[in-house]
Amino acid sequence: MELSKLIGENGIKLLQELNNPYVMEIIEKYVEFCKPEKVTVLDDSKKSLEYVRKLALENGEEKALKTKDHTIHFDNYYDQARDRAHTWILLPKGKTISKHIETIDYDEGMKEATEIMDGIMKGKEMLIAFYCLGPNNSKFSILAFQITDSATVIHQQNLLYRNGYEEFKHLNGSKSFFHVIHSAGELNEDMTTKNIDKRRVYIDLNEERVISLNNQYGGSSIGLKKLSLRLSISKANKEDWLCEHMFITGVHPKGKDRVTYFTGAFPSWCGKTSTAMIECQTIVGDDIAFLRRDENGQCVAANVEQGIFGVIKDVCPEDDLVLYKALTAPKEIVFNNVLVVDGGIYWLGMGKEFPKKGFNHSGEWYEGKKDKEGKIIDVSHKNARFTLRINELDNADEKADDPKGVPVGGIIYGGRDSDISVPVLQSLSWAHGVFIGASLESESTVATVGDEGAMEHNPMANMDFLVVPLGVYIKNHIKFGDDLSNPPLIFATNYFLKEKGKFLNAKNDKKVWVLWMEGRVHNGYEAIETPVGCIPKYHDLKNLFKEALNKEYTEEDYIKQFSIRITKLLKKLDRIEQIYKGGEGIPETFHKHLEQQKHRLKDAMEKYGKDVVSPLEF
Ligand code: SPV
Ligand code: MN
Repeated sequence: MELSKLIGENGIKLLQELNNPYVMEIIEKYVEFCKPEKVTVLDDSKKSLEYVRKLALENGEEKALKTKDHTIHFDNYYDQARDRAHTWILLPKGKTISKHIETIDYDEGMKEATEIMDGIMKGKEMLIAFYCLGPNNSKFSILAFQITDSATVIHQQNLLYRNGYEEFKHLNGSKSFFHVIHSAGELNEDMTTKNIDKRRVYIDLNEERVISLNNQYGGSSIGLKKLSLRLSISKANKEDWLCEHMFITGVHPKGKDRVTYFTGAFPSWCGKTSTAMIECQTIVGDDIAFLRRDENGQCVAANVEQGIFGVIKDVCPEDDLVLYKALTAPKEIVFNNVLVVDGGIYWLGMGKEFPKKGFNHSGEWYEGKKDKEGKIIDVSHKNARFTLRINELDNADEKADDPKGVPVGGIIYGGRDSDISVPVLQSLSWAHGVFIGASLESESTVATVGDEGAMEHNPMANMDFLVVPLGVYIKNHIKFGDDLSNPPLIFATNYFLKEKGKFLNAKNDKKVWVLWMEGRVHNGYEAIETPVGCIPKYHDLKNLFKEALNKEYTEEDYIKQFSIRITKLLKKLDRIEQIYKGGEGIPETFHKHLEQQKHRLKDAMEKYGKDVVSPLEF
């Protein structure tokens, strides 16, 4: 059916006022493919925001909870995370990007996408919403619009992103915008996606478009998030800036009248959100950052988003008071895949006793319930999430929406291992820091499948989203820093050192590491140079532990945590060398840093005549 018959007068008017033939063309095309019953165009008005909130409740994608403005949404039991295996970059026949990046022949992929899309929105309402990645009207801004048949996707997207309808008008008819087409597909009675076997994500870098079908999980359906991230990474690498899978926070050391901004990249389960939420900090963003050079050659960062789509597991009053309070107070929040009992909610690790039955991502739930594979179903999914606006948090940073971004003092790469890396170190230079980021590893925490301890390599925690060869990505990183007048310091953290199965650090120790890093940015502390980077001095940590946590930090603790474990570090380098050998344009500088680090470690082994060297010996 023709667009004009489905869209209503107001919708036509909103589209016409954009004065953009490309937007019009795209919408007409997908209306023809998807065959919705109705088309609704949304602008930046309160009315549009309210319309979508209400629609998600009316159509059953969300249900109201007991606390005011809290709602719950469920994804299909088998649709609880991004589907790496069915996500492809569309490329002309015979072309590839890298052995690490899944691609599909353009014609073949589009043929399949078109078949799946045919009539996929029958009987449904198509929503069209406009956004701005990065702060509005800034040099960071990238405009994007999404077509979807899911009201909860737009509702959550409205919490997570700045609206951009008005800004689209300023494009003056140009084609410089991203667009995402999404459909949850046919739904089950409980409003979850039915045809999970036809779940697909196709990424088209040329047209700056993503098509995402038969899914609801936020990481796959919220187009501005990880789908647009691929498009932004492609753009950044062409235009000489960085698009990173990083949080941005302001560190406020007590008694000092200053704030120092840090960005941080951590693979899943390496402490990203808890690092962003430490209580001496204010939050700018928790997931994706654009980094640029400003007119003075300074590195500035802006949050691509304005909200948080956060993991709720383990958010409890002891460890994350700010977040726990935010999640239990009345404000607009969409909870995904937690347990609901009488309008109240429960999640793993919240520090409360659980009811024996309720409703969760598996439907009616009772203690001991098993899935088709015979696996016990937990109270809530391990990847259950909440969606809220950052400005609803007590620790929102005052510059969170600043069009100039925030100046970056330091960058943190957070890995996870139980017996290799020290809790915190500073790189020897920008390029050495890039080498550290590109060597990021996280130890698997999946105990059940018997592979605990397996290391997953995840450069800059951005591997899932890379759409350019690793060599190009790393080269751009090095160049970006080289062109800065005063590059941020680069640090690495590891919160997960263990001895005899017990963690060597408490969860809140990361506050001390962060304060030390902040001090380093202002030349506040001396450091000890080791073969792998600069580490803190005992006395500085002892004082910081006392001041920040009122804890005694013994020299014995320090030696255990900050010893340089040479053989284990050399083994890590071997793993990294294996991954990076064999071309893909990995820059010489990277190989040079790898070789130098190896030599420094071997020299230390010889000099000190041992495998594990105490920090006091350097
Ligand atoms: C992540 O996995 O890094 C997330 C959640 O932030 S998702 O949106 O699924 O990517
Ligand atoms: Mn993420």
